[in-house]
Amino acid sequence: MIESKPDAGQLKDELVAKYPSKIAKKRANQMVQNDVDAENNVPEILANARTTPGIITQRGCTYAGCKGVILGPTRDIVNITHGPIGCGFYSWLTRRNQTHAPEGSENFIPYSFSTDLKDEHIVFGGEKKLEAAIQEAYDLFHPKAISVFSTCPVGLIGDDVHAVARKMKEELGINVFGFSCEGYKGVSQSAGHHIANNQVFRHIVGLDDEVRGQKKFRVNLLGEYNIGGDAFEIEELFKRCGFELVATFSGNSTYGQFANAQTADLNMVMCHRSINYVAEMMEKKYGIPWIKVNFVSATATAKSLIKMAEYFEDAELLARTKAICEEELAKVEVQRKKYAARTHGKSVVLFVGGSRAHHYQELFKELEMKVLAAGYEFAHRDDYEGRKVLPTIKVDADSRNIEELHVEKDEALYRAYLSERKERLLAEGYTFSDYEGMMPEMDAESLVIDDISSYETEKLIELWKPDVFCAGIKEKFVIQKMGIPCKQLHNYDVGGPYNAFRGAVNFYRDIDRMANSPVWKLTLASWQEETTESAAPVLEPSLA
Ligand code: CFM
Repeated sequence: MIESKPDAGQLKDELVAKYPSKIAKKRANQMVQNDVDAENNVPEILANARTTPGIITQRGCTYAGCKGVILGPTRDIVNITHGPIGCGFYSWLTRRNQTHAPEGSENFIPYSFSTDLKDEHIVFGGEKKLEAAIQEAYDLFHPKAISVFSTCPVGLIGDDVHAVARKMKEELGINVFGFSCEGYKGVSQSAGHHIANNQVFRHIVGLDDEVRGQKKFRVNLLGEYNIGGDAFEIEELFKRCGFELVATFSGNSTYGQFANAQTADLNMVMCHRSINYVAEMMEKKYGIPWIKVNFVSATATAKSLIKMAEYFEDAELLARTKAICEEELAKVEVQRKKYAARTHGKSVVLFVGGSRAHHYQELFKELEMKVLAAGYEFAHRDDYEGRKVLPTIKVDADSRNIEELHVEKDEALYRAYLSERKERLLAEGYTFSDYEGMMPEMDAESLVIDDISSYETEKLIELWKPDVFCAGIKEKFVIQKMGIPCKQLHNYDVGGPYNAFRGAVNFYRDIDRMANSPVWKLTLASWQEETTESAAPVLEPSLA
């Protein structure tokens, strides 16, 4: 056992030491000591690469990224999983995305729709079964739209879900569309995001041109999924400041919101990884500029709201937004001080998804905790190093497998005044399309690890012993058996909302409870000495 804690470089060596040399070399390229220079340049990291078979990854599949992540939070589309029942069942409600359906309106989120493919369909084809399922869903619910998600066997046997969707669209007179999001289609969920972005843009965005509600300050929020009620906090703030939220992709959203999204004047991108494609396509086709925002943490929320207000060049909107931020920040600060006094100096590591491992670092900064290491499951280099590296990212065969939609300017709907405003603001130093990534904001001695494995997770805990570990359900109990509290940053355990001002305070409270609970002292990890019950460690009086 190493007595003193290794530094990031030594830890990296330890993490790859047991791998065969070829795999060690690859994993080493996916781990970098964060070495930020004066120009905010960071070392290159290998990301969005295949996981080596045999290594236990945190990752999910392409179907999960498409069906669960992007379309899952929308309440009035009947989402049918075309495949064996397990895929539909295990993607049913586990993400805790919530919705507020007004009285009498449709809400299909509590349902799990599946074609329940069996052996005979794998042998003889599943298209008939899919057709029947679409008809059955239509007869029962009469929804505005039905979508179909392909699972692995569907791609392998060659069912043409798009042909079935087209046929049923014609027959039923409602929007029916499919996704070729077979689990194996890409190296992770990330491919599923891209496929979902393409189809939502192709089949829904732009179908409804009526400008409803307030004519001014119309915005879309992209990459917010209403986990644990986050969207409700953000929506309320937008209303108070005076923004008209046209569509969210896709927390607490509806089909109608997507169809009408092109009537907004600004797109805000929160989770860059999952939704940047829609933002880019909407700018090309309709001229709507996008900015990066973050509503995780009080300071990030205030910064984002003020940036939104500045875009509209309206003194009243800006003054009101600033006043609300000031008022809310003052309230949060009272709570922050109270909790930070108890969490100050504690350490944390975050390994989650494709954006939260970055965004949640802001909340830990507010708690005065130190981020020792962080990484994404499936993000790309731009999410780590910033969009400035986009031109240097090599497109490999796995990425080439995912369709790039060819989008052109819509001559009738393109709003040149939006791009003119963009040019004007750019000249004043306002930034658009500007995600800087996770690494420039992390400490120099921290370790960044892409697609961390189960083995590396255990090794990291053994050698660095962070006070809090942020990950997901697959990791949670392994970590906790090692005596370290694990906060799920995907579904928040039972907690949330954690976004915006009130959400930040909820997070402070929940992390304080975990980091300062005496219960973790009672668990001995495998590398600690075997002990009898009577020899269990005595609680420190200050913590008891
Ligand atoms: Fe974006 Fe997400 Fe995330 Fe994500 Fe996800 Fe998620 Fe996530 Mo789980 S869309 S990348 S694919 S912020 S479901 S709401 S928590 S891994 S960090």
